[in-house]
Amino acid sequence: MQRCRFEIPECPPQDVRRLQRELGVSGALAQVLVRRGMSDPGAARAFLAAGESHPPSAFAGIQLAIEPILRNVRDGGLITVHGDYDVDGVCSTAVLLRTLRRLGACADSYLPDRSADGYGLRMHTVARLAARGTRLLLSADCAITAVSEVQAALDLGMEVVVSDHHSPRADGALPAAPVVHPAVCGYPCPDLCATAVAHKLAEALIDSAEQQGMLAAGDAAAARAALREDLDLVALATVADVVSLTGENRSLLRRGLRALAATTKPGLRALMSVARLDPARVDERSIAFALAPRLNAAGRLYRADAGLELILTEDPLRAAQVAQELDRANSERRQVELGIRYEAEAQMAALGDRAAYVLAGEGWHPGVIGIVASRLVEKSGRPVVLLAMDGDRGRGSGRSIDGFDLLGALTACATHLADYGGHRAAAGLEIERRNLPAFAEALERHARSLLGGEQQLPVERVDAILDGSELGMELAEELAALAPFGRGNPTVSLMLAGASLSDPRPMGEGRHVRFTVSSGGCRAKAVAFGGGARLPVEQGQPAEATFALEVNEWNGISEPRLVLRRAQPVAAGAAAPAIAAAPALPALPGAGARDACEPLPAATAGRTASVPAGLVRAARGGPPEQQEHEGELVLFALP
Ligand SMILES: [Mn+2]
Repeated sequence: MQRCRFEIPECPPQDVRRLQRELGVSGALAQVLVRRGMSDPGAARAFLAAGESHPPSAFAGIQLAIEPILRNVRDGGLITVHGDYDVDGVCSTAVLLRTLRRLGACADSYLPDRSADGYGLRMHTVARLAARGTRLLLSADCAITAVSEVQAALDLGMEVVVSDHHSPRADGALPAAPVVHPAVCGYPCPDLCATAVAHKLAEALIDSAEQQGMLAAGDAAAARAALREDLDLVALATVADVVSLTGENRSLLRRGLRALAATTKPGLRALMSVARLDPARVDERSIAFALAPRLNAAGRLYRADAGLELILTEDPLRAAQVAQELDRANSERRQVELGIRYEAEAQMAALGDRAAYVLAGEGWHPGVIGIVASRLVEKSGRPVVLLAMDGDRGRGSGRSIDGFDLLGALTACATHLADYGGHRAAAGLEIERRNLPAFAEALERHARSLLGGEQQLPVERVDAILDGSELGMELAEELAALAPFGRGNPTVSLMLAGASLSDPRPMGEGRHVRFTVSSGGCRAKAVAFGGGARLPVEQGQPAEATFALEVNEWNGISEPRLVLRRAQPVAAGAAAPAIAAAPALPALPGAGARDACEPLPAATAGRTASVPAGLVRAARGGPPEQQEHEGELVLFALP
């Protein structure tokens, strides 16, 4: 149990009033916009409209990629799309394959196997593809760093086009081939996922094919319509790859979610069916918590190409079979994850308080340890490295906290490692068994020197400070205009002024709790997921608390619902958060019956007994910006 630090950015009242006036939004939404850096009405309006879009020609040099692809389409040369085993890799492969086949290309695909091949384009794959007759190798979601592998492909007589979005090599060397890459090619939205890059490339291919007379006007129109349907795949990958949901990604995801709700792909409909999702209600959370984990599960444990087969199949019966296979693999992945987690938590408890944890186990599944490491970081507030030991070596996966550079830490301990790579927040490593104790000690020493013995407090960024009277259906619906939420655009955190919590009632066999929150003379129903049956702050004691306000649909009824994000007793001597930053707000029209709030009866007795600081996280909502890369987003099970 640990406290958090509330961070409340500046929010000049005149900026809030100007947005209210010019955009006709509530003071609460205006506060959120101002605190997120959109004080300018034009910027705020553009963000809410989510209409940013750029043409494929905004990739500098994309014509260099089009030419060899269309030439091979015309000549019947075999084009192999080389993708990746995660959701983005599978979806980008599917977008390119579907378009190439519609253009009449002779095209197939290759997805690397997580354990046999590892990530990316490998030398042995290049040799195998050359031997089996690939004329053009088109990468999707990989190969921007595969400088020597691309050279090998060229030396073997293949042509190569690279489409990717990963960071290029530190030395700046690029493959000697046409590249379609948002950051490398100066595209205005450098954060596109690989599937969005593939979608832009597909659009350019169709346009050029029509201009060159390879597609009749009617066929080109049909190809464009089909490509618009493939925005469902862009939505899946944009969420699964945890790219920033700003700029064009925001509009791609909004349009993609609509395409997903209406998808005619038998595989995606079957997947929604096994996940018990209503297609009409699919949103970014359904992707993060239900669809992406299933699409990834087979690649983690068994075969990488089940997800691709699912997306491409036109046969509803086969779609249902593969969807079941993925669902079973996902359940198994959860069990495997739970087993590793129990063992790792026991080791953690035995080690006591540490600046960083290195935990190792026999037979741990290398495809799953990264997810477990993420969860242990959340639990401990410390960097965690998990090592799956096998024989005299181990493969590891580490996750970090804000403000601790994990890649830098591994570099500092590199003498004990056989191999390592990654970035600040997540990294992979390999180690020889005999070096394990020395590595654990070196990492602990390094982390302690940087982090000190003090626990790092997690930060909760507050978007708006309200009193209870402002909560209601209107506000819940208005805040939905900020969706879709995810990295770069987290769910809205509302702090209630002068809050106190009361009337706890256990839910879900004591895993969750329902309660009443009182603020500003009003009280509202609220729920806290995943923190047990007890309130994090004793009844009636003044609390600092933040909530998400959602529209909850249940039994055909829509209701506003407060979901607790963080709550802790007001620190001794601390002033209550000033609500003065928020100007007087216009009354919400049509509130009343549908309001989350009802008037508070007189006299709520305040008690002041001290209670250990508590931390509760929303069951489905931990701050999405903390969601994990590697396509793995199941921080919490769906209720
Ligand atoms: Mn990717």
